[in-house]
Amino acid sequence: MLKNKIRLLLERIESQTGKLENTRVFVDSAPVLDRAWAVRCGLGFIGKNTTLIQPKKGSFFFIGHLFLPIELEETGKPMANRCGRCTKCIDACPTGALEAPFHIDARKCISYLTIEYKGCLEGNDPKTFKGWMYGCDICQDVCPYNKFSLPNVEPKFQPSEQLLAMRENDWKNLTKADFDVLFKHSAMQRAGYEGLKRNIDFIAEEN
Ligand code: B12
Repeated sequence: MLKNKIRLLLERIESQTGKLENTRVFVDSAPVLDRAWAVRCGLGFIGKNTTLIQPKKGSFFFIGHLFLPIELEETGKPMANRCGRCTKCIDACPTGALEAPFHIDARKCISYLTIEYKGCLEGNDPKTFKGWMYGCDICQDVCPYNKFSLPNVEPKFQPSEQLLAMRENDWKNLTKADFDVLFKHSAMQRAGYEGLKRNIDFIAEEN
């Protein structure tokens, strides 16, 4: 979806330059140092929670890239960190994954454990997952810069009515067929039905 938006930008550029060879579009889909390049482009600074923060917009966005075979004028300057003495993200991380400012141990991060990790979650304390069954935004939710972030208005990103109608019991009884309908074109496919079911069963152990 986001890639399509970047492709539109490419079309606009090509309307000026003519067709360009060797262009590439990425959104979290290639081994590119997303945050480092974004800082270098002046888009924001890396916060103590390790996300890229735009001072007036917060951190709830994805970073996309458009590689072009043409040299562009630099438009922004790298921004120095603006977290000051704030440690809200570190204090709030329920699994202690943010071990120090700018330092995350992904193995303890709920986002990693619920999306990327394929093994068994036993050995973690379900209470520390705070009900998160796919990904985690706690270190962003508590960030003062996210007071400025606005909900997105992109129609394609809005949750479906079926998703909004889901209640705790529906999640506990989720079937593969439900999963396929709810997340047909979603990034949730990354965890897959088995992964999501594992997470739901795991956090249910808390009760
Ligand atoms: C692995 C990964 C994770 C791991 C580890 C996260 C981490 N903080 O390291 C896990 C699974 C835990 C994770 C979780 C999340 N992730 Co993630 N993740 C990635 C991914 C795929 C790779 C990051 C990485 O390891 N890069 C390799 C290392 C070596 O690079 P690095 O961390 O930037 O650090 C090096 C560079 O900065 C370099 N460097 C320093 N200065 C310079 C200057 C230059 C010029 C260069 C070239 C390099 C350089 O030195 C550093 C040390 O080696 C990126 C996408 C991407 N391609 O970047 C998304 C990404 C970081 N994730 C993202 C998101 C949204 C999340 C979650 C919020 C998802 C969620 N809701 O659950 C959480 C947030 C958790 C958190 N606090 O970070 C977004 C962040 C958006 C933002 N505003 O910052 C990204 C950028 C994806 C995207 N394209 O939008 N993620």
